[in-house]
Amino acid sequence: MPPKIKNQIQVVQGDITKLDCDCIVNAANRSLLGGGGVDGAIHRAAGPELLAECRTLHGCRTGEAKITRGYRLKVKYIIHTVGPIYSGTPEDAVQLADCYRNSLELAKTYDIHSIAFPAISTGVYGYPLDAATPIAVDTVADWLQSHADYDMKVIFCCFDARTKQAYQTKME
Ligand code: AR6
Repeated sequence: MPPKIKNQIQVVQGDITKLDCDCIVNAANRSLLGGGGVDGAIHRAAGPELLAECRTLHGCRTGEAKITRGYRLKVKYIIHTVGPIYSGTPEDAVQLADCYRNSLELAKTYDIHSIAFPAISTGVYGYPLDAATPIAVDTVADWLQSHADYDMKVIFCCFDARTKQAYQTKME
């Protein structure tokens, strides 16, 4: 990875709802009406106004992304994307990469310059961490490389030590 791209990416461990950046990404489901995991944590922290706005979005297809305001969070925006439910088919990787790419693309249209991602699909949706991590990092690095004129900082927010270790290993 070129040093310039590496400098634009940060790996942290913690709760994504506590971050102070322009935008956080939610690993949602197709209904966009809340759930467990990071989705539940984001809805709890953002407050009921978030669910009210999500109801107006009429769901989201797997691999696509939609945006809302951040409400009670420090962030201005939340991008909701739907990762694949791991099935072991090649389609999984395509859809997981789409989540990262479409989120970054949408962020750029909203003039977002710092964005934090959770490890999409690696919880309830069962995507093996060792397979998902290179897709996350490579897709983000490729996007940053092909948008070199746009100032974007990406944070991979890892909830646990094992996830952080996987990202750090991939970054090295
Ligand atoms: N901050 C950062 N990461 C978190 C947090 C948090 N507060 N909480 C959990 N994680 P998951 P998925 C991590 O299951 O696999 C929901 O019910 C978690 O440890 O949240 O994409 C949705 O509504 C894991 O590393 O998302 C969907 O139905 C990562 O976030 C379904 O789960 C993703 O785990 C989506 O499943």
